[in-house]
Amino acid sequence: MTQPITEENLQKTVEQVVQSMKVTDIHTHLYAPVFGDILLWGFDELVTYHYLKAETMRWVDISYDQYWQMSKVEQADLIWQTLFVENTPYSEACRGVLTTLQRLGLDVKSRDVQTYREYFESKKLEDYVRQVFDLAGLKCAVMTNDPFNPQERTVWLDKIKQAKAEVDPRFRAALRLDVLLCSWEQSWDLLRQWGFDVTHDLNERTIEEVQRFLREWIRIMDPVYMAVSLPFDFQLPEESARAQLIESCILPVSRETNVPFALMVGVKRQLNPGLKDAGDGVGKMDISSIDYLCSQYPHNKFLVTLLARENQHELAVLARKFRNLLPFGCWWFLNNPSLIEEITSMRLELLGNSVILQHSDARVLDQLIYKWDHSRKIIAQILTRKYRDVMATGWVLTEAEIRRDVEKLMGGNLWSFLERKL
Ligand code: HDL
Ligand code: ZN
Repeated sequence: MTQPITEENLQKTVEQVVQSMKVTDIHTHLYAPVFGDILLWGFDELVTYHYLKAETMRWVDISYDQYWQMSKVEQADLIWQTLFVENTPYSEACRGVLTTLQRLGLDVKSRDVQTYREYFESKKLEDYVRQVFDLAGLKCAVMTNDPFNPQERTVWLDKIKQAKAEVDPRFRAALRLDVLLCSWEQSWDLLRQWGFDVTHDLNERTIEEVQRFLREWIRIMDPVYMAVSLPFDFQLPEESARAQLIESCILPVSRETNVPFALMVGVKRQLNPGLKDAGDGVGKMDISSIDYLCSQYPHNKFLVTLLARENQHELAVLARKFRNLLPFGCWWFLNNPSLIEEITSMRLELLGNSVILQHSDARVLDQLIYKWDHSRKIIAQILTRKYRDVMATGWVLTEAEIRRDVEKLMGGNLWSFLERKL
């Protein structure tokens, strides 16, 4: 581990370290098995991933309603026929399905969907979660947990809060607050129904009670962070319920509990409603809102990922200015090899080790396998280039130092960020 790295063993060493590093996947839509069938897995869920729905609807002439009236198996058969048989599956989401099948040991060249389905049907979920985490090299997956989702809420309140079921330690919670922050017209009444003394008017009592709601769910979930996905036109400061809820409720509780606030900004909601969960688009956001938060709240911790490619450079520059800003991942429409390469190179050049390079955003358990396989290969290539540049100056590097760097970049920086005293 301490022998110096040479030009001859550099690439192999970096590849081995990146491939074997157990990662903290800071953002996923996965759930621990205790949450039941909202944890998606298996062949038909893989193939009906909303990315693939969108790509399929570019080819077929059926209406959206006709698609949505199909069964999951019929939808998967249509997607497979359209994207995998009538076209070569080299889009990132298509290739991902094949990488997953390949890594699971299935015969990709057979294109035998029935065999694939039988393989997954033979799996017991508990064993399969272990198998996928091993193949993907995951230490921990951070979920997306919405207290306003009735099915999920029941599990937290009935099963977990009464300690009837521990949340699997491989899955950590993230308290997701889109409904609270972006649908206050509805969410205030739900809070009222749940016993919080709030009104639509964000008066002092309501602010106090929303803070109590946040503390209550932080106690129940023990979240790694509080998160919200925000539209591209998100602005702060702003005269709005959303702005007031963020500044008067989220940020004080975030600082008090040391639970960072994660902002995921840049969505154009439901550009095409017919596509449902595949209907969102992307827009460039005004990064001065992130600048405002980091500068006005220096003792708060912000995790930020932005959806527009055009925002990536300014996010990295902003992170150079504010140590309370930790950028993470190549989110959603950025999670493609060409953009991961561009963004990762830029981040290493501007931020060195002080960034979280990637998250999977996996919605289907099996996707962890391909999302991390694809990203690790790109990250290893870029890191090799960066280490080679450093070694060209005469700098002597050890494998232990490479391992130290990669651990930070692949999620370790999240845990040290939580420990920071800002
Ligand atoms: O808001 C989010 O967390 C996004 O990741 C959306 O869930 C999006 O639909 C998605 O799955 N992106 O990968
Ligand atoms: Zn997501």
